[in-house]
Amino acid sequence: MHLETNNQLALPVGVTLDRYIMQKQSAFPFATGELSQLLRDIALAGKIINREINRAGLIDISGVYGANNVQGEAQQKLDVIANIRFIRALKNGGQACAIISEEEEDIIYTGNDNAKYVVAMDPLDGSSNIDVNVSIGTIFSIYRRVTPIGTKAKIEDFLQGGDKQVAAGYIIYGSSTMLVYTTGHGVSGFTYEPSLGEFFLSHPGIESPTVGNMYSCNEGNLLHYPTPVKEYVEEARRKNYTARYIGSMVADLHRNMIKGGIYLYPPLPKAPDGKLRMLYECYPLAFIIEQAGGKASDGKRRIMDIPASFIHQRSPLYIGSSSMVDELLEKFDTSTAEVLDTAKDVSSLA
Ligand code: P6P
Repeated sequence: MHLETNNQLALPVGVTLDRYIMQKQSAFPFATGELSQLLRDIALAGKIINREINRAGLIDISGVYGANNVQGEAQQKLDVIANIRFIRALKNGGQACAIISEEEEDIIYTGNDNAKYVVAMDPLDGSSNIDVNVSIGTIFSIYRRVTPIGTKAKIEDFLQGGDKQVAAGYIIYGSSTMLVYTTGHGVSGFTYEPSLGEFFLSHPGIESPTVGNMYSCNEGNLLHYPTPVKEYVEEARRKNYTARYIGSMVADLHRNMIKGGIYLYPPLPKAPDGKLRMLYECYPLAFIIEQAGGKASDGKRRIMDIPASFIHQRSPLYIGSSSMVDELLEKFDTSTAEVLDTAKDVSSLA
C-alpha cells in the first residue's frame, strides 16, 4: 500500500491553539506576545480543570464546599478548585497584573505589576450541575490596564466597559471540552484532545444564524417576568419554538450561537438587577456573540454600552441570534410606548 495514494491514513493533525495564536499574532506586527501568552495560560488552567471535572466523582471533589461566595451562593468544591487553578496559572504566567473573580470579593493582585493585562473571570459557571454530570463552563474577559505599568492595578482597570475588552472567551466542559474566544476579529473554537493535551482548531470563524427557534430561560420564573419577556415566551410557545435551558449559561449560549437561539435572564423579585454579573459573564459573552453576528441587550441598552460601576455589578441579559433579540426588544419598545401613552392620558385628565 502506498501511503501517498492513501492519504486518508495520515490525516493532518490540525492547527493547535498555540500555533493558531502565533499565526494570528504575526498578523499584528506590533504584538509583543503577552496577550498570546495570557491566552495560553488560560488554556492551561482549562486543561487542568477539565481533568479535575472529569474525575470529580472519583476523588471526592464534587458537592458543596461548605461556604458561600461573595454572591451568597453555596460554593461547590470545584468552584473553589477552579478559582485557585486560574489564579495560580495567571500568577505564574506573569501576563496579568490583577484578577477579579466571581469567587472573590475584591481584586486579586498577582504581583506581576509590570504586566499589561487584567482578567475578569467566572472560574466555573453552572457548577451546581457538576454532581449530575451536566455541562459547565469557564468565562473570561481581558482588558489592557489603564493604570501605569509597574504600579499596582486599580479598580478602574476593570471598569473600562464592554467595548474596551481586548479578548473574551469561554471554556465549555461538555460532551467534549472546547475553548471559544475572540480578540475582536471573529470567533474561533478549539476542541480539546485529552490524549495529546492540546486544543485543536475545530470551529474557525463561528457565525451565529440570524434566526433560530430555540429559547433558553427558567420558565419556572415566568409569572415574575416583565411583561415584554412574558409576551415573548408566550409567542415562542405559539410558534412551537423549542425550549432548551441547561442551567449552565455557557452551554446554552454555545448551542444558541451555533444553531440559532436566544437566552433570556430577566430581572426578578429576588434579583431586581438581574442575576448575571456584568464584568465576567455579560460583557465577555456579549463580545463573543456580537463577533459571531448576534446581539446582547439588557432590554433597553446594548450590553457592551452599559457602563461598568462595580466589580460584582449585575444585569438582565437577553443574548443570541440578532433577529430574535430584535423581536424581544420590539416588545420592550411597545411596552414603553404604551406606558408613555398611559402617562399622557393620565396627565391629560389632571
Ligand atoms: P437559575 C448558573 O448559576 C447561572 O449563572 C447560569 O449559568 C445559568 O443559566 C443561570 O445561573 C441559572 O439560574 O436561576 O435559572 O437557576
